[in-house]
Amino acid sequence: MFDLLLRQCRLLQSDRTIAEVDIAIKNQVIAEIAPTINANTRLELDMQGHLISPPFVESHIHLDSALTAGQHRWNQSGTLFEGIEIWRERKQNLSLEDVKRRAIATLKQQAIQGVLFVRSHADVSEASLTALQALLEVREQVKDWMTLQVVAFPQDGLYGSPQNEALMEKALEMGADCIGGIPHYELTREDGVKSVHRIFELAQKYDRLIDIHCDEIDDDQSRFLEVVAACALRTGMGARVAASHTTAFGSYNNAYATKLLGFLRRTELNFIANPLINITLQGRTDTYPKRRGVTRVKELWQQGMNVSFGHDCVQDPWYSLGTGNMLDVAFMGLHVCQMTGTAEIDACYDMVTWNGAKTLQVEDQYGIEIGKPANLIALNAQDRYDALRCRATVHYVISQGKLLARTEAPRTTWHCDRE
Ligand code: 17E
Ligand code: FE2
Repeated sequence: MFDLLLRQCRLLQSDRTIAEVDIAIKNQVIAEIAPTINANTRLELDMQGHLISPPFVESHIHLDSALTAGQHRWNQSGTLFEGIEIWRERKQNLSLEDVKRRAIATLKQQAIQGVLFVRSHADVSEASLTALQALLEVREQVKDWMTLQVVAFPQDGLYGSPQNEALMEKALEMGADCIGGIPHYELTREDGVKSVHRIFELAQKYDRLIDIHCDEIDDDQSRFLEVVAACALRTGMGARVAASHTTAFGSYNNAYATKLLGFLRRTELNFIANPLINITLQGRTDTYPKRRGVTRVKELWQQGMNVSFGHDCVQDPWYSLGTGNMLDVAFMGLHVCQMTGTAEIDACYDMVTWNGAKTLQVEDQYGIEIGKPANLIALNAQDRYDALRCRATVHYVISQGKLLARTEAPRTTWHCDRE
């Protein structure tokens, strides 16, 4: 007796081929996949040939600031730095309830659209650590339907204020999953280098993952990615480390970038680009030609590096738009990074699914295979290309074997007599 039987699935398998199958779920796990399954089941759903995919992975978002756009003022310049100033004011009146309410509302919005794995940054350069405490409580509260990782992120710099380093260590003791950083925003280049070394030390001491906001600036002299790469090589931790944003990489001269790519290939580092926000935040000091301010996604991908796309923000001081939809993110990434070849389009889909799972190190729980937790989504699409082109509706979200959300397709009727 199965708990749930999904009929008529167009299954996007782990090898990226498509199979027309039924999928049976029992005890929250994928129990059987076969062309036709005949068995008793508690609930049967007809997937009507929709594309069945592993869920979306949001590898980079700030849930602590989500849904605060316009509080107390709008980011009129659109720069990273005005965003940081506004957040510095807003974070003076955080409460656990305030952060938890906005984080859970955002997570629900994401889950409805097929996101079941999220990595969120929590600002820990704020003395009460309210944002971190709130997101740790949310991580526990949503764990039956959403896997949430929390990064202890020192928005104002690990050495920006005398207490920030101790706050970081406290955050790790409280249970943050990852340690973050922001070397390009430390007071000096030397502090930036020192911060990266300290992050690796702390990650080893507390056995945590690393996710550093790295070189999120158009300055072609911002070169902390090479420091991250060197630390990754020397510690052997590369696969457990993510370099987020790395937008300056898009501004480096090709001679330096080529050398750096060679080093990076030896590291197993993960890269996270955030195309919706990077295309709006960066390039603000340029006149024309105006840079895209996005990292070298295509080149990293061509070199076999793991690259994922994140949303970064949903309605906050840095980005006032956003709904949490990962197909919007991949669609923008495809355009900005000119990923228009057939394999490149498919890769953009992978950057919001499998590649994100690799970055979050949740691959053992990820993918639609017998014995794995039953996390999957049904998209109104034929394949990855179609899903991206149409930014397909996610009709069903199945989380840990249970139906979590269902969305009907919008219905249009045609009212003109002529063809
Ligand atoms: N903080 C930061 O340093 N960079 C960002 N992109 C966001 C917050 C959203
Ligand atoms: Fe970010």
